[in-house]
Amino acid sequence: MTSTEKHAAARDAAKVMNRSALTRQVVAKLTHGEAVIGGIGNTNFDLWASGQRPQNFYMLGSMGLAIPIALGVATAQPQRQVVALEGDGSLLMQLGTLGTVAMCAPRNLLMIVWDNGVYQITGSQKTLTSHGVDLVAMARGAGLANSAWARDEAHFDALLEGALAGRGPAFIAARTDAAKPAGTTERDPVKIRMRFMEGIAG
Ligand SMILES: Cc1ncc(C[n+]2csc(CCOP(=O)(O)OP(=O)(O)O)c2C)c(N)n1
Repeated sequence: MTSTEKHAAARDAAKVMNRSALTRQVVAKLTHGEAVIGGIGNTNFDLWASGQRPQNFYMLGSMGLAIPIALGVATAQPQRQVVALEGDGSLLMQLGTLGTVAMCAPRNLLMIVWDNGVYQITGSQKTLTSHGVDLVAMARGAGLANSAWARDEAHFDALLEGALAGRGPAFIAARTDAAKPAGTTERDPVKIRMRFMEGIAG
């Protein structure tokens, strides 16, 4: 089996899970004021619905910015663990960010991508991952060796623990289903920004 085939097999073998449940699994692991940046789309909505924290930032409006924002926070505050949550469509729009993270190599950054294969929030048009693009293979190709598909919820948990223990930069991809998000983010960008700035101050 070639390494390309191995990656494709890992993605195909990964269980299709529920984004809201996995988001709650991430939040349940946070105990040290970790910053969480939720990308646009249902990623954001599920982060909001998982319980608002002052260290959460909810990106509204532009796709692909969860990882760049998280990289900035991780660089400015190397003592704080930072988690970026992003949808597959959004990550595909900002792929260069993977190479930038690999170059900067922040140990305190965890990137999680929810791969549902569609731009769900705008009507479930198919993304390239529905046509064979493997985001873990892309992350590895960008230089992020610590990248993996979550095989199931237990494996996702184990990957989270390793990454939150400071063995970043880490990239976790999870295949997710077509379920609707568990809530809707309040659309008040000024309030979101102010709360986050206060939440990560000092
Ligand atoms: C630059 C840009 N292009 C298009 C849009 C419209 N748009 C908003 S969310 C979205 C889909 C997001 O897809 P994905 O990241 O896969 O998340 P999902 O909706 O599946 O949770 C699109 C196309 C936008 N906001 N910004």
